[in-house]
Amino acid sequence: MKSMGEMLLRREAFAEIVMGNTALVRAMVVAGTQVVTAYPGSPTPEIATAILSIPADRRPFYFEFSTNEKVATEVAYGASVNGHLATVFFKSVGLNVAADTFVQLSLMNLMGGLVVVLGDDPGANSSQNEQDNRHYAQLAYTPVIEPADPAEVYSFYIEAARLSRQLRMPVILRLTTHVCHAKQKVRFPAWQPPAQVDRTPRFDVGNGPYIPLPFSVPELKQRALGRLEAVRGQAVACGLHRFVDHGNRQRGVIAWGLPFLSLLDALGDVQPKPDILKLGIVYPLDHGQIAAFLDEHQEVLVLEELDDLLEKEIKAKAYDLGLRTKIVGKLDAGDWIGEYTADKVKGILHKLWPDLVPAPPEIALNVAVPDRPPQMCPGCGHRSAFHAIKQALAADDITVADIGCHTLGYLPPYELGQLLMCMGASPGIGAGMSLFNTNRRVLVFMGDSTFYHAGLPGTINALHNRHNLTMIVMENGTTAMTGHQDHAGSGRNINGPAPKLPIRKILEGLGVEAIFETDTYQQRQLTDLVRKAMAVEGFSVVIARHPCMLKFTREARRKPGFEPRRVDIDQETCERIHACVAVFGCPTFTRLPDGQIEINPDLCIGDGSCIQTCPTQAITKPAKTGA
Ligand SMILES: Cc1ncc(C[n+]2csc(CCOP(=O)(O)OP(=O)(O)O)c2C)c(N)n1
Repeated sequence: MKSMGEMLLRREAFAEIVMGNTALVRAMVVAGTQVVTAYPGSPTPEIATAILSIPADRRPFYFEFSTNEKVATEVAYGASVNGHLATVFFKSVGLNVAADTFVQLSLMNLMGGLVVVLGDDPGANSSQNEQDNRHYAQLAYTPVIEPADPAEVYSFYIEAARLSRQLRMPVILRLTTHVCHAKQKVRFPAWQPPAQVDRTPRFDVGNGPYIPLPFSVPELKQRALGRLEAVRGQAVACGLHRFVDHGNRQRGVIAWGLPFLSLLDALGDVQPKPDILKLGIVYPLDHGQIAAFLDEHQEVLVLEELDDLLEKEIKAKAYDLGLRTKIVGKLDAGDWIGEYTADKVKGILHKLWPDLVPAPPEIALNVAVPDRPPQMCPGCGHRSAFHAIKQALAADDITVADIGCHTLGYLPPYELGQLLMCMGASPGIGAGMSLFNTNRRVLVFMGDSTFYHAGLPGTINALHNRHNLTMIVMENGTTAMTGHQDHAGSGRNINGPAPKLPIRKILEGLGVEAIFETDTYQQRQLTDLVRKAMAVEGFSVVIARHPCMLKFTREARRKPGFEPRRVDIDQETCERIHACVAVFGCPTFTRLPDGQIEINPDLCIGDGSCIQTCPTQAITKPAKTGA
């Protein structure tokens, strides 16, 4: 089998089983995309994995991870007005960060085109909410194209790029977790790379205005609205909508995205099957086709995941046209939360049409499945940090978590982090908590990637407004939680070596006077420094540093001569105090029924950070396992 990189550049037609995220990259190549920017976040990181599988010197487009989603959108915008087809991708909540720029895009002439790929997350599989980003599309007069499977991810991106270039407007390709991660055999057509790639910079101020001064806004908005109408007008010709004719003029369903696939699954061999109008462009809606579908059926279900945007619009249109079709949906099914999986859709169909779809069988899981709570990896520097920091805190100190692997510090046994919001929010929230707070000290956590992403403004605010709080920067040298992407402190970017912007230097440059710093494996020293920092009147920072051990160990394993190590327990010395399990909480340790502690050799990486946590020194030095 050829490598993924070679597959993505193949010239002849081929069929391959690929993820939605991989199919997207083939589409970027074929559509002639020239600039791709991103900030990592589930469900999109495998897009970057696929891009990086193409060797840098053969990659047909420029790619970068930008500092955050707003910057990524701005880089893509700049490239687009310069004439290059650009794409930006990020996760659902990334659009909140990008929003200030994103909402302006439709006012501009995007000469090269710009596709905004959104990884929405119904079900909040890996997000702090399950926001429906179609609301933003309406707010920003931006069309939304929504594929259901990897084959459609490929063809819909190509259509999104075409529309965007033709109309010089942003187009959203809205993916959801299932669509990103689903695998399917996709038939990819042949691709002929252009004999000469045209990278001529074409910025011309005459294509503007690119300065949305108040007096020009109405005109620019008018143009944006006109472009939306142009998309509406092309909706049928684009060929992205499909009519699945079951010859049933009694009942019909309007569906798209994952709910469409779930519908096919849920219907199984139900007869008579409802007709289905499968949409591809979900904003703006093609009213003509929808009105005809409504008119042809006595009852139509709008099968809509998350919010009822289309249902409302379709009902309003039916009212305007005086159609008598009964339209059912969210208000009848009452299902507003989570992914529309096949089981869920079966339940909805049964609730609305019990004569057609039988009640889904109750699934009684009698199998005892062990709990798998999320946890930090063996050897994680964050664990040592939490263990040490906890010793320095009083019971009523307030601790504010931030987003990243270190969020897991809120779990037992550490229980550090009583509030959490979104990336970079901790110093701001901590500042608010510290106001009028004379007897409870405030400590906030922040990851290093987050510091660059959205942490700086809150940090500057804490300093500028003299807030009384301590910030712990959990510096592990990478964006760990989303798969080890580099950041501005890594000394590397996706394309090679890059200037390193040390957090300490930035803090010093800002004028933070109380900065303390240590490796988190120096647990006693870290406890000491946190005590000192919290005694400071005003804003203080402790940089708690240790490389991400998952990344470190993976890299070490690839080196020749690598020998695995693990710690051992001297059962004679062990007094069954169990601090290693109950206080330090490394998953490597198991307490056996007789009180002995066992080490799981598959988990232990022999880092030895646990040794100092044992009151009787029963944990012995890492030994080479010879395994
Ligand atoms: C606005 C936004 N963008 C992206 C994400 C996805 N995300 C969750 S954790 C995280 C990485 C945090 O990295 P860092 O701050 O270095 O902490 P670490 O995981 O390394 O401990 C990212 C990018 C998110 N939750 N919100």
